[in-house]
Amino acid sequence: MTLSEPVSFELRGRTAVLTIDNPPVNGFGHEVRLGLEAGLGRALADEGVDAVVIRGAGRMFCGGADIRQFNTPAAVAQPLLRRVIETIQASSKPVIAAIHGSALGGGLELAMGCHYRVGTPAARLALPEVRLGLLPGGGGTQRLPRLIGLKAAIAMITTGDQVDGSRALELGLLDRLGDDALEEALALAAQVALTAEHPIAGRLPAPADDGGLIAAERARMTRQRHPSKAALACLDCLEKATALPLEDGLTYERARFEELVASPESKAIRHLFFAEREALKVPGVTGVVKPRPIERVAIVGAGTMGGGIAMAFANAGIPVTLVEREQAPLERGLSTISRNYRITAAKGKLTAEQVAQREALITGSTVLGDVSSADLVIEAVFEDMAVKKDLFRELDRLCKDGAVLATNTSRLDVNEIAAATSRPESVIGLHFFSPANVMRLLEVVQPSRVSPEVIATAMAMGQRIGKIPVLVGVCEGFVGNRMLTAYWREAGFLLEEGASPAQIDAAMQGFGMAMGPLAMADLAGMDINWATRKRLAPTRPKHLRYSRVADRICELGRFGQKTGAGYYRYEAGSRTPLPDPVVDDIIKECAREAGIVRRPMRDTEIVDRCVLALVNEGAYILEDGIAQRASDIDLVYVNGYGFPAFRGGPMFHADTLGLPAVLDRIDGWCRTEGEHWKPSALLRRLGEANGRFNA
Ligand code: T1G
Repeated sequence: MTLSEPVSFELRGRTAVLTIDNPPVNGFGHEVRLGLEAGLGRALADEGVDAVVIRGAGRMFCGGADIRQFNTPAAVAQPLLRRVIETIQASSKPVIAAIHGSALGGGLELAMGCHYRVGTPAARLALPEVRLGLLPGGGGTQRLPRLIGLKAAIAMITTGDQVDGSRALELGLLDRLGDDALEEALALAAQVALTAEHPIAGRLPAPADDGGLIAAERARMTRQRHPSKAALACLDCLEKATALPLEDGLTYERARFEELVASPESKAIRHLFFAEREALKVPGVTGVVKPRPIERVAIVGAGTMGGGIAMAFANAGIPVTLVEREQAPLERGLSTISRNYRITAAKGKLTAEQVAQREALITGSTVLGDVSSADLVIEAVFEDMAVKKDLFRELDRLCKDGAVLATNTSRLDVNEIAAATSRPESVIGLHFFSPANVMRLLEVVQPSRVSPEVIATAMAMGQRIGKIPVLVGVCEGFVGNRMLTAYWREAGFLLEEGASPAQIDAAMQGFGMAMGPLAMADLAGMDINWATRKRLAPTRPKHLRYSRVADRICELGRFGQKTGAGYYRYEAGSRTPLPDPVVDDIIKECAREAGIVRRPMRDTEIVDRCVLALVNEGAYILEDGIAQRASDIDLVYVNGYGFPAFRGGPMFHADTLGLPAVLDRIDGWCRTEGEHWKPSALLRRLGEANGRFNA
């Protein structure tokens, strides 16, 4: 019997089974809440029913509240989860949650409101709200510590980490395990059906914070540069759980949840949640063409990038052949990989056995012909077009039919590389970000002749190795590095006009960037972009303002950390950037040559100009069709360049500022600072229409 679209009712003997069937993740939306309330009402009124089981259809119990309904009337339409749980707890008949797959957020809160919980050993239970800039708003901060203790509850709620069914049983979050959650629940129902009393989590004693756990965790969090508002709010709610009666704690929790769900930070983080899933959708490819199977991978080049990429595949359980021309660099590459794994193991993130398994998947070779059996070959050699084209000609000759040939170039023309082969339809760009075994971003660069099948293969492979694959077009710098050029250009102008490297970096870190632009240049190495600027110099429009600060620094052989000096100087063995009078003199000299009278600069001007330089270039990228959508650009900047997730990425941030105001600022700078601020036509159109990049 259907109670509401997504909830059905059936009788198994004297047990009523309520099934949530709300694809794709049994999201706990308003319709589900209505259906559960109706089903509970029917079961509790039916004399033929002694117990109730709640379960999810398909692959999981419940993926939590329906995030898409937040900030809409459906999210606050009764019955709220709190009322559904009150109905359960008022019942004399036992209500049992049968958990398989995921029970997350509101889904786990519903289960904690039931009298009993059974699950499969592989079930995944979590309160991941903090990862959306939220907190468990359905009683999780009040019931979880009562069920599993304060220490474990603090860890689960402030990290959003999952526990499997077996661990949940140990913690006291599950009452029973069974390979078939429904059968286990029905068996338990038969056992407890006629018991007079049933356990209610909310009536368990309030957890005591004898050890000052919350204060210690709060102190740890507030020492961070940008503490998570949501995580701190979680701690406040947990603190109330130790001090208030349940009902007061629930009311406090709901109030704090309402604050967060309306906050710009949570809206930004939720935007990124959906953006990650949207990025996988390539019209005409996703769900249309079948990816080629990738079972064996070869990587040519065992340097920093090649080694990191090899680890990314080994971490996903995919065998890798790592090829270098000479034995010495190959051994250096392999020993770097071993050292990285040992460091990870020393942090307790990998067992010795896992390290051994992963290292065993990486085979070194100095014979280029060993790429011949690979389904995917990725080149990560010196960033020079001639070198790459020569290599691709050889790969074309050596690789088996159907192999995908990928370049890890960070900005070179992938069309030109593809044209060096007889199989351009199988050549694609896979731009990993260093360290490639850690950074989640993967720019999948689409040359003009690549086949949809190879695009599908690259996107699926990116997901399989735990990356966020974003499809980008071929242009100078693709998406991320093209915007970085505009960002660094603005930083150079700000230096000439009066700011110091340290002031610019501090201002941008205050905005939320993981690292300031100039310290980042020193980390990445200034020589690569210097080579790019020299390559592009003949075609650079002469009427556009150009800062020579970076060139002058490079002309002194100062390429950043790798040479002990760049925008900053570095003590031997240290990575701490130290202001350097040599650079200050270069900046003053460039300003003088440019006829600029330097002046004190406000941090707000630094931030506005650097961020809006990213935004305007992002708008040009959308206009040029180099990115499929604005949210893809947001993903690139948050996951590859340290843009703060709590601002949602540059394009979402611009939407939050309001595009009319953004257009107005940029128009103004175009008049006062120069043509390089010319607003893109897309920004002008959206700004004048009060539109949004992320519609
Ligand atoms: N609400 C709405 N849509 C959701 C959703 C959700 N909770 N979770 C996933 N989707 C969509 C997703 O956008 C995608 O859509 C499709 O489902 C498949 O998702 C009151 C307030 C459950 C582990 O944070 O972690 O409860 O692209 O590709 O890899 O205290 O989705 O197909 O159109 O990720 O199998 C708390 C978030 C909410 C869980 C499944 N819950 N979701 O992973 O599929 S807040 C979460 C996930 C809350 C309460 C609070 C994963 C998953 P489309 P997918 P998957």
